[in-house]
Amino acid sequence: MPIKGKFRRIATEEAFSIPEVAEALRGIARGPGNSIDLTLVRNIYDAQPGRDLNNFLTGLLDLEGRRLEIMDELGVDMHLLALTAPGVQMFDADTATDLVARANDRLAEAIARHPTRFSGLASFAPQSPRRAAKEMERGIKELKLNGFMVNSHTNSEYLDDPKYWPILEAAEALDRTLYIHPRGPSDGMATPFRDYMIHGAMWGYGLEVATHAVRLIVSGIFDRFPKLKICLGHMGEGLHFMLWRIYFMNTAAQRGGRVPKLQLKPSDYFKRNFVITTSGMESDLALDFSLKALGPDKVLWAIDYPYQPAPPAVAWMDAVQVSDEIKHKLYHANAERVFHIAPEK
Ligand code: 1DF
Ligand code: MN
Repeated sequence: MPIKGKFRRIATEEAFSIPEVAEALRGIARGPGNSIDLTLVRNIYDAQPGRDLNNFLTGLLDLEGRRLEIMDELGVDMHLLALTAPGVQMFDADTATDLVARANDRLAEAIARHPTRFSGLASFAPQSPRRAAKEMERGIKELKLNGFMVNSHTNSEYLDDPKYWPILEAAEALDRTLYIHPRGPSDGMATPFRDYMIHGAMWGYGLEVATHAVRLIVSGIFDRFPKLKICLGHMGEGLHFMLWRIYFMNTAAQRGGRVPKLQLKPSDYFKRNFVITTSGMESDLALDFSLKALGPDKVLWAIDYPYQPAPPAVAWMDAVQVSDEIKHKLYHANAERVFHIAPEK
């Protein structure tokens, strides 16, 4: 049991894996290709001595050992777990569909053993959108999971593509939030990210996801699916900082008749359809901007375990200068509402 903090602490972007997925990713790692994701996949899943420097795989596969101890030590009440990036999105459709069901089952079992410590997001295999929608339904209705996770593009395609609409339809109909988590920039945008180690969490991940979200907004997805709810990590991947400019330029493009006409402003969709988390972005200034731009109900605390160290994530949120009312929202109340997590008794 965690030491009881002043605030219940629910961390909302916490990664795990299962041996079968790790094994399949090892197969991908040993295969051909040079996509950005392969860099990470080779480092984590086919680690040569000295390559898995951060021992990520150990942390990902361990749900009930060291993870819970660290949570206890820091007073972290709950991890909202999700199958780690790239999920099953680098496999063929059949392998992905099969493995994702196993990962969701395993997640539900861990939650059943630790219902106050874990909640979880259902993954799905976008490679087969109709089966994905079925798995999403199973994830919510049978496994009682709390929302959905997708790792941005699939084979360099984005969810605004009509072939993926069954997934968005399912998320909307099931009334659960879809977390768009990073993976490496898709092949068409990868080249300039290959130098200076900017391909991953430092820069490439955020631009990949922000681009995905911009596509959803300007394609008119939120007019077609007005109740679709999206969650972005890493302080919204900075997207809300750019909404003024996106609006100005998109409006000009709309006037020219070359892009879909939107019913609302991009910022209105962002405020209506999006929430963000603080994963890996422990910046007072960025949090202050986010609270002002979006309001206190739209920001959720996260760690990004095991990729980010947990102690500073807790220490930072503990020290953030906001009212207790807002800190309750950041630390747990927004997560409870957005991800349908039962409030503490
Ligand atoms: C990293 C970062 C890896 C994040 C992740 O999953 C991830 C990393 C593979 O630093 O290698 O989820 N992140 O969300 O920032
Ligand atoms: Mn992450």
